[in-house]
Amino acid sequence: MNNADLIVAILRAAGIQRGFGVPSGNVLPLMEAMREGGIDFVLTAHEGSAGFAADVTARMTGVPGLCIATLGPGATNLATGVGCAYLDRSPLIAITCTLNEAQLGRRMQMWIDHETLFKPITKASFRLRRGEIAATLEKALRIAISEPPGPVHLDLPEDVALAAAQESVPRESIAGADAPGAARSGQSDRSDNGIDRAATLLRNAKRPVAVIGANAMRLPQPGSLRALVERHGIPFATTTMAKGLIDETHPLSIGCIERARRQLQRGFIREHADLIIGLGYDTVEVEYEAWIGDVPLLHVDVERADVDSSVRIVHEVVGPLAQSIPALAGLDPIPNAWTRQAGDDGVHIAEVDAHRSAFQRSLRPAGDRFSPHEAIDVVRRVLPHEGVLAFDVGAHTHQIASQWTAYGPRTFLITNGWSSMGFGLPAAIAAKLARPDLPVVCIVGDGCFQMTCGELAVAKRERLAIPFVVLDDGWLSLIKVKQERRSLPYYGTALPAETRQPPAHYFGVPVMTGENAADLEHALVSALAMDGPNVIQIGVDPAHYSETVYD
Ligand SMILES: Cc1ncc(C[n+]2csc(CCOP(=O)(O)OP(=O)(O)O)c2C)c(N)n1
Ligand SMILES: [Mg+2]
Repeated sequence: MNNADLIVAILRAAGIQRGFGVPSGNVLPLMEAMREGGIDFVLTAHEGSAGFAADVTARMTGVPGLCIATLGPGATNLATGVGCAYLDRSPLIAITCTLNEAQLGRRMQMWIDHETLFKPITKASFRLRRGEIAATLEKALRIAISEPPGPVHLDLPEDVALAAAQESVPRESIAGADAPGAARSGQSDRSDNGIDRAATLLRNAKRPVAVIGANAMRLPQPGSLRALVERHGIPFATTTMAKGLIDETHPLSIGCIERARRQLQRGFIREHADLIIGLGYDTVEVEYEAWIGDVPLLHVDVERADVDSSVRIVHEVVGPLAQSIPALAGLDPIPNAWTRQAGDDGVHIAEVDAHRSAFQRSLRPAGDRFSPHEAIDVVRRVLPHEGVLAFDVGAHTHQIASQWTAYGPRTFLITNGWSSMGFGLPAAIAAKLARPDLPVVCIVGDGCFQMTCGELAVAKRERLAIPFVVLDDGWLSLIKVKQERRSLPYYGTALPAETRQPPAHYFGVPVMTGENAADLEHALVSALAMDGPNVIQIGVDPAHYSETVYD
């Protein structure tokens, strides 16, 4: 057994089943150990995608993701995906396979200092050394899964990978199969005292509103969030990434904040709420001060809130959410002054019902031509409730976040902390590999598609039945809208028609095209029933983004 075999055996014991990456000669010892040791190596078109795919694998399975690259340019490419796991908080092991130990630090082809490169985008970076492999891997896995989770980088010199292992596989492996959030917490638990004060604040509030954020995605029992809002009759909103933690058809659901038609959501909160309860609210998605106005804040999270001086924090309950959320849900019901009415599906609040309808209507302006909002509604209609949507970054993200109904946790895959174009395709691929039993659809803008369409070849090779819906609007629409807002001319944001002519296939992946809801629905239904990927390139008129996005 060489050290590469030992690494693979430890990662395998931690529950890791596949790694994504692009090889080089230096990577071959590790790849060969993966082939022998039962961790699939999934070749991606670009290492950035390998990082995104590893991040999403962790989100879907709770086990750390694995991505692999060569040195220098492989490492810099990989960094784009690793940064995603850092800001979006996914446990991940990123391995760069580098030169022989004695060559490190010299002026040699492709070599740069990986530790410095990865320092700002990982929780830790370690060089793997002979005789210290098992201990370093164990430390890396523990750091990656401890709250808040994130990526750890390991640098593996080729001669170290090939050297005979001096250690054996530890008998006690890191429990990589822990559910997300079951990860050990390095946080001090200050929640006990905090709950009493939180209860008092709730008792004194007339119209509390809960806002659920990305840190709550790692709750091992997300049902405790629903229990909490139902117990006390508190309407709730979510950030983009937290959508689906409570079924959004719930009568208390206000919807997603800080995306399309965000002023309506801000208006509702500032007009009605007299207490915001941030539940697992990670300000990396959007800072509180962007929307909270002068409404007092009760912040319940794994860490203290990062706010500017305008935010009126009245109390913070800091500690594991797996304790604080059930503790709040377990309090005797606390009445408030929202106007309640019994409905068939639970207690309704008149103000919330009226607002939700108006908000959803406002996201769908009428127009002559097929629009992004109509296309998104078709995808939602066709995709079963348990199906997974992976999508990308652009004006379409804002529109999807606000108008999409998410029915459950882990069905809505996006990066909002890192917010990188290029997330959508590898996210869909990783989700389908992790959960082949679930239908998975990917929506991407034409700009994101041009950035990462090479990943279609991965879906083809792996025979993944994913419809990739390209919203072909001819623009980097999000940036175009920002040019409008700043009264700038359009410049450098158009994707001219001649560059978007659909071919018969991309890398062997068939292309369907369409211009209306019927075309899209037909294409989607047939694509979901196939045994491989399809591209559905759908022409849409982005005009309504000027109204709905960045309002
Ligand atoms: C890696 C990266 N580069 C640039 C950006 C800035 N950016 C955000 S959205 C966007 C345009 C995306 O265009 P498209 O995929 O066509 O989506 P649309 O806005 O048209 O819906 C750009 C350039 C980013 N978020 N990430
Ligand atoms: Mg576009």
